[in-house]
Amino acid sequence: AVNRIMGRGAFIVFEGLDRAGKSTQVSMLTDALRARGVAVQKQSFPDRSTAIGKLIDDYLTKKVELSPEAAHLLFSANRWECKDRLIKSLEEGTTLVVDRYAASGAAYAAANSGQTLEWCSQPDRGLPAPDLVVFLRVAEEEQQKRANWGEERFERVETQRKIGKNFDRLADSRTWFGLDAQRDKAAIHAEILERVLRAIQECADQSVKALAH
Ligand code: Z5A
Ligand code: MG
Repeated sequence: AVNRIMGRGAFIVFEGLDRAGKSTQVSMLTDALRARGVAVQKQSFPDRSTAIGKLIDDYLTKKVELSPEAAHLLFSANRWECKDRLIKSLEEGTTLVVDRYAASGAAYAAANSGQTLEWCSQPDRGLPAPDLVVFLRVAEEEQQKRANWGEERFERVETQRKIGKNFDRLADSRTWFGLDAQRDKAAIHAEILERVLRAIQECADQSVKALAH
């Protein structure tokens, strides 16, 4: 593939509130990159396939109760257990398209526990840092119109408002690319694809960074 000759893969993360269209856009982007000959892998967090991930799934579907802090540390542990594999893929030249990551961790935990955003960001420090965070913006009226709204744990308007504010505080202008996600799926996809192709070029000769600050 083209990027194998050129260098490492890019670490692309999708963030946004519930039903923003992250999983839809992650699939569309992965398919489009693959069609262009880019080596690419899709990854979701939480990764519900591991032992920790199964516990997280039981928590989200309200089968088990956990303190918000304990749940948060499990979400973070679920990323740490994937760390070596993510870095290996990037270094081998594979671009990763990731559905939620550390910003979701901090934004949801800070809204759901009494802890500060700073406290909630700490457990993920040292994990590989995204090269680009695609942030999908949706208004609450639009969120609620979309499928299966209200079934999981954090799907209440008040909570989503707090989470939205936390995302705004976490967004850094260098790596975050925010866009209006209330348009036609194909139009959103086209805008994302263009930005991601640029990110792949830009990070090809850089080393993988770690989450810090
Ligand atoms: N969580 C956490 O607390 N801490 C952490 O560290 C992490 C996560 C990583 C599960 O996440 C929960 O875990 C989540 C955060 C918390 N909180 N809750 N509740 P998840 O990612 O597994 O959640 P999900 O249910 O798979 O995804 P989602 O965020 O709710 O949806 P989405 O992926 O953003 O949207 P979608 O599935 O692509 O689309 C939703 C619907 O809208 C679907 O019917 C689409 O066909 C439709 N759609 C998509 N795009 C459009 C456009 N453009 N127009 C119209 N309709 C559209
Ligand atoms: Mg999703």
